[in-house]
Amino acid sequence: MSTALRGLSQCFLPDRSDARRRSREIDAMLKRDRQIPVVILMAGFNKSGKTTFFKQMRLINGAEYNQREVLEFREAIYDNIMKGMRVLVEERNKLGIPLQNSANERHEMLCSSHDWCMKLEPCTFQPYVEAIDSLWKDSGIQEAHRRRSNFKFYESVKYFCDNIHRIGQLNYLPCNQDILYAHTVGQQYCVLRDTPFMVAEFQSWRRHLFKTVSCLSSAVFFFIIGCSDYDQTDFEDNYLVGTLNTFECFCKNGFFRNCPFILFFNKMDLLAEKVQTADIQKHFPEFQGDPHRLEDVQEFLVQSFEKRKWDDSRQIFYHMTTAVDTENFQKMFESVKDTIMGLILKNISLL
Ligand SMILES: Nc1nc2c(ncn2[C@@H]2O[C@H](COP(=O)(O)OP(=O)(O)O)[C@@H](O)[C@H]2O)c(=O)[nH]1
Ligand SMILES: [Mg+2]
Repeated sequence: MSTALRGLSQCFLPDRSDARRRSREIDAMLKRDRQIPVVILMAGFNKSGKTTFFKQMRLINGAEYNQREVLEFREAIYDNIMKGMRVLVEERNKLGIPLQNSANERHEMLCSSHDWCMKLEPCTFQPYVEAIDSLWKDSGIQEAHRRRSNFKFYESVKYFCDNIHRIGQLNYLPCNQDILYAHTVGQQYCVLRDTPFMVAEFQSWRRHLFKTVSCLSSAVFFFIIGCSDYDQTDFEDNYLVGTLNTFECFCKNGFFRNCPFILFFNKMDLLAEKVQTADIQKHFPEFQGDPHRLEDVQEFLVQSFEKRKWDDSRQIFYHMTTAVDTENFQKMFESVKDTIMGLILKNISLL
């Protein structure tokens, strides 16, 4: 029996004879759930952190990435850096921000001339390292980066550019932290070891999942919100408005009526940084707190989602998270596991 479940079963068990009976029931449930796992469906807007959640769950369950996967991440990291720098160069030009150092013009040309069909490897990435380092230090590029909420941009580019000397080495292999920051596309799916959880990033293979889920005992919905992107305007709707609309659609959908929802207000590290200077009221005039107080902004976000849950009787659990911070994630996930197990036990006691 998993530690989380054992802990929970103890809380639920009043005396010894009852305890033995319930313990047998739980064992039976686990046996059944080994064949029919609890499905954690992860949904959310683009770049909210779903894949990062998935990677963390995999890593904290001891499933390290193998050599082939690490090399794929290295390629993705080179690609993230090149694409990120190309966007900053283009936006700097569009915004008419001058370069601080005119010698960087040739570095911009070099980055823009990159052949996007070419898969980068350490030796082919080498020629760009100095250019990226020099551009990243240029106040013109930094100013474009400061205005990034106006265009599509992945926040992890900053992390990679700050680490460009390490990443630019010929023997570079990404560490777990680099892997967490890498942006990759595609859905993920795995069964977590030592738990009855199957985790699935929920996108285009929805139909397949619907079929699977409908024959499973339990599904839990993780809805992930990229909080720091509340001012992002490169989508059709404002990012937060779009996220709220998507959330409401899921809540309204009869398919998920009995499915517990856990909301993750993610990217707390970036939100904490943002509130120091940005004013959320500019985008959401209904905000009434202190825009530079993190707790006020968090409360506003929670209330905005609560108002959209459609059914007042629906209980929504929520957590503030920083998915790239393993320690933070691990603690949070332990408590989430307990919540999930509690919900499952509750369902069983209703059977
Ligand atoms: N700083 C920071 N970056 C994050 C956090 N969560 C995700 N990211 C980064 O945001 C980018 C998009 O995340 P990803 O998991 O790919 O989003 P998805 O599109 O929802 O799957 C990646 O580069 C992640 O490393 C977070 O809590 N803090
Ligand atoms: Mg993803």
